[in-house]
Amino acid sequence: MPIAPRKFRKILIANRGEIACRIIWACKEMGIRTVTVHSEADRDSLHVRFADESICIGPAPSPQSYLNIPAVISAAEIANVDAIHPGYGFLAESAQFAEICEACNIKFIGPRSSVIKLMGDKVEARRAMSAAGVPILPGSKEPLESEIEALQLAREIGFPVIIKAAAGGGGRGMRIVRSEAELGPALETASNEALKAFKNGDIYIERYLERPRHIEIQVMADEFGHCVHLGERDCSIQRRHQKLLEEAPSPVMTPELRASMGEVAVAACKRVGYSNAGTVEFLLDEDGRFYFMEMNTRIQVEHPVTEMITLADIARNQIRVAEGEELAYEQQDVIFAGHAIECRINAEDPETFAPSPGLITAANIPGGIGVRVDTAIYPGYFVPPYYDSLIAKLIVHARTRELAIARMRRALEAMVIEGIKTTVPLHLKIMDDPEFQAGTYTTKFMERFLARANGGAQGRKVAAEQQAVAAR
Ligand code: MV4
Repeated sequence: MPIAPRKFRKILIANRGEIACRIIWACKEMGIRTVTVHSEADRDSLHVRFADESICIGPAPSPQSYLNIPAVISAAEIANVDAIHPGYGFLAESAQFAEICEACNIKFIGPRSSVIKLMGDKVEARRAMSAAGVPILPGSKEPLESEIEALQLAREIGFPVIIKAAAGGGGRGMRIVRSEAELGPALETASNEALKAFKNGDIYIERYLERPRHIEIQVMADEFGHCVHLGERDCSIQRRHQKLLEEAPSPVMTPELRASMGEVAVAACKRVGYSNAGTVEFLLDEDGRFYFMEMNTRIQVEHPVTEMITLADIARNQIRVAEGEELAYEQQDVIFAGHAIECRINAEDPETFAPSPGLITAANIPGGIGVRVDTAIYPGYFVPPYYDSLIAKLIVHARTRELAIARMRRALEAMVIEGIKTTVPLHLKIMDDPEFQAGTYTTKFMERFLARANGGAQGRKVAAEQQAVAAR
């Protein structure tokens, strides 16, 4: 049978590290040529080595290279690519970058720039989601205008409340407010922080949930209005709003709750004209009620756990729908099989979380049944100090959660990275943690876990405080 020619002959990958490699592998499997861009610090990186072409776009600091829009667009023009895959981070959620790609007739592999812009404004996103029938927490309908208004809203909502940055996301510039007296100063600092971090001081307020789980729905949409969900990921295990470990399915999920969260996420995506891969983040409370938090308009770090349990190839799907193909499957075709866990391996001290860049003198990458490693490291690779500390993702898949935990433990033991410190030992401890094993954890897990692990007077003090809070 003749194979229909691909619409994309050549794609530029505007990223580095493991995700750039993940996208290269997808392109190779599709017969698409790859162009990568790299900084001066990344000449010896695998995303350079495995691409068909690579173009140096600037010095090591990312504002001058991976975030430098004119440099990336120039590389795309010189290499004459059909499309740009932004990966995650860097320019992935820059509506401006997507808009420039659109203007230059280079396909941006993601949703339309107007949709990126909508979801980038968390107040607008809340309004759009609510209008589409997605439950949201009680709170602002507009950015806050005054302290009086904030106080009025907080009284209606009831304390505790949380102040968030409209341009924020990922937890930056948030303030929890537990009483009227704290409100004024919190508004001030939150707005100043937001202005500094995002050049936009707009803030909003919503009811604060004390012990939610972070559950996100993976969606995939084509440019013909078809949209399916690929189930959830539980990302409650975070430290300072950085995810450490993700799993699918969530240990607390039921088929009914999955269907209802999935249906709501899909309806919302259809309503806003969403296309390509996306993630709708929810907070799930103790009573099983869920509320929209934000939408990520990119492929995510943790996409492999979804790929493992559904057999979907999210990177490939992204490229297909960006080519203007229809989604190759419907909701009823999506399968869920077994359990997957991902541990993020960071070049960090496992106790202090201080970055640990440097030369990898030796490495053993685990393998065997049910084990996947997404990484761009190799023995002799120098981990540069300029970028995110994620150096590998260790993903396991097994029939049950219990078997997946056992598989993760044995794979972690085989993951040997010498010369730098990594979070491998931390993950081994998490695998042995009774609260993790029970699957009953919330977004407060890491605080409690670190307090238990630290032991000693400080650890007992924190643990006792947590117990007191939990008992309320
Ligand atoms: C919340 C919340 C409780 N209530 N919003 C943190 C990341 C950012 N996307 C929003 N975050 C939260 N928003 C309300 N109304 C609790 C968090 C939160 C959190 C969420 C997910 C995973 C870990 C977390 C750790 C602390 C706080």
